[in-house]
Amino acid sequence: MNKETPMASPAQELAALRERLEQLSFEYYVEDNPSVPDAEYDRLFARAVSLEQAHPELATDDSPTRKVGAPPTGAFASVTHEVAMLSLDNAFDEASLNRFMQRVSERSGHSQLRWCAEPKLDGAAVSILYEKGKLVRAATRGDGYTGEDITSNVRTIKNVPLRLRGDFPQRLEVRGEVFMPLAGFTAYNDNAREQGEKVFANPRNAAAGSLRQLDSRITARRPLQFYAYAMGQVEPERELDDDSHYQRLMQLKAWGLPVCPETRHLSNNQACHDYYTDLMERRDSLKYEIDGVVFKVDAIEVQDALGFVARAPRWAVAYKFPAQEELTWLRGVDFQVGRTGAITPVARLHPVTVAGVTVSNATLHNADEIERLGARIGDRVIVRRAGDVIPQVVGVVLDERPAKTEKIEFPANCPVCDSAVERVEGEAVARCSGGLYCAAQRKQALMHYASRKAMDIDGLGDKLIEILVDRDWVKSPVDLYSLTEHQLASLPRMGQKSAQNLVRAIAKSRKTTLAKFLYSLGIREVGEATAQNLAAHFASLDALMSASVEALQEVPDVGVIVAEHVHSFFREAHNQSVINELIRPRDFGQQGTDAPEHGYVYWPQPKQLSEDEAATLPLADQVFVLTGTLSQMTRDEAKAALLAMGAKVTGSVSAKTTALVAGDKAGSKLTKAESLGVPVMSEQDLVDLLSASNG
Ligand code: JCF
Repeated sequence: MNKETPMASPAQELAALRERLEQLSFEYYVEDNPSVPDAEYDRLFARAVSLEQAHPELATDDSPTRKVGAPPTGAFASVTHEVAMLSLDNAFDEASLNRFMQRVSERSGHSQLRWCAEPKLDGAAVSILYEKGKLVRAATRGDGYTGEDITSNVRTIKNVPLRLRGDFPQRLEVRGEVFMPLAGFTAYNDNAREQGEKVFANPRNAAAGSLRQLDSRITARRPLQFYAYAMGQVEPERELDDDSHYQRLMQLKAWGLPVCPETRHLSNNQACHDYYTDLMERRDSLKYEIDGVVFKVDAIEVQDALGFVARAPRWAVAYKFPAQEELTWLRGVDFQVGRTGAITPVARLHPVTVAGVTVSNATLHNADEIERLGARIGDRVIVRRAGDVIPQVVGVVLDERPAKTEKIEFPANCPVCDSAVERVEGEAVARCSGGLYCAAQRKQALMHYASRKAMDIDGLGDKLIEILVDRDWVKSPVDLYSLTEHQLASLPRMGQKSAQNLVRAIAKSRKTTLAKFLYSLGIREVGEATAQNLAAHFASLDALMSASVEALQEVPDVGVIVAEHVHSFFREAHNQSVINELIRPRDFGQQGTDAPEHGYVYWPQPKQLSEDEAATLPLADQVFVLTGTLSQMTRDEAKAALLAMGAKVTGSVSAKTTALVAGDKAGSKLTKAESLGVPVMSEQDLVDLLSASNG
């Protein structure tokens, strides 16, 4: 692709290829840190194989095409595999799968064969040995003959049994793949990126890297899983009285070993093609990353007759999917401003097809990530696209850096509004300090405000919001409510009819709920659920807006960080005036369809009892304070129960407090109640009171 010099002789090219392959395989197997995508390795490997075939005199015994990996580094004890742990031959297209099946049929003398099919998990191969049903040793594949002893690490994997169940053989070696499911991988990397720690380029590196930790407590914290795909040594052998690979996997399952649930027993070659197609379609929705499917001749007898070549069994093939990582060029970097001002560097790439999708933009996450990657504009970079996640730049191929590259300068000022970019000490993200002065933040705040789960303004899409903000017609949500049909109809691609529909949709959206209104304000860390909790807890916007950070933390799932975001949002003068303008009652005169006392935005107040009704409740006029940890209910449940009986529940103890309910580990409030002579109740007292009052 890049370093091939067409002038070189085959011998020179092969020598260069071998050196390159050795380097790449060291990076991959020993360092768990490959510098190029697998697809590139596969291409170079295939080129070496074809050169050796065309020029048999150039083939050597020590060519990288003859071995599986590189030797262990020596950090772990060595383990000799008594049955070699080989790798798999690859097929990259239908024709080569067909050739494989053809070859198998010819050699075995069976025109149609049964197959065992499974996804090819993208992780690290391990061998696990059970003696008398107990896990006694686990090892990496290493070079296929000698691996590393990673017993203490493998013991930490949640779905690896430490003891087998049922009627297991005396000695059983199980082989399979250790992998990191995508959800765990993403969560791990997000956290690592935030903490400024090393991130993994892909789940396979994450699995391999986690297994090679010298401290198994670290491994234990990594979300690893294992699926068995074969038996190694089994003693005594006669206990295996079946002759089907699939049945053997089911036997492993019966002994307690996890086997991939997508494993299938297929009755002919066509079924293999169908399996591949089906799994490729479902690839993005699987919980783990796979890079293809594996087909194995099902009959053990036929497997044994076919035997092995240097590197892999003749009876199995890995039919690969299109790669999820590819090489391309980094053309430039743009900086995008998010709704909360977060500035994200976006790589502009020379377009490249990754697993069937053209990718020309990818995230670089933040300044630390650019630093970690060491990326410069003009670099050869690795992009990765998996599932529905945004494509990312995961690596730079330093060996292929062009002579002229350019440093990526993180902007000191917002690219949209020129306000200073700020970065809080210890945080990975840099933010534009312009707030709603910044058009980028304003646009996204409005998009969020209009979105379905927020104010739900039908027909007010992203494009239109961009136009409205660019024309300065809309500076804050308040301006939406005075847009006229006439004005809107003058916009490009906007007819009279759609202008009318939009004005109606805006009018229709005005009646909402407190929870939705709170959510639509776009307060940092306040998602739908938090907005609902805040609304339920405070019932009125006034109460919420004047709540202290402490009082906010009384709300379920609101910790100090969220409480501080909410508190400071409402302290901000601009936010106060926008909210006030939105909810201030105004006279809508003739055009208004609502009663004149409504604001632009309004919501029905939760039903409140009249004073007379409230006075008849059993705990009317009583004031309770809750403190400490309750064991039979949460503080919120206790509070709700007290409120329902007419009591008031407040946050601090005073002379007016009827009683303090003190749970476990009660602190200063208990001391204060005692000093004021306020009665103190236990949790059980409260439970008794509640049931007595309920009659
Ligand atoms: O899922 C895998 N990565 C995988 C690797 C599955 C298999 O059935 C394998 C393998 C490597 C070698 N089988 C062999 C024999």
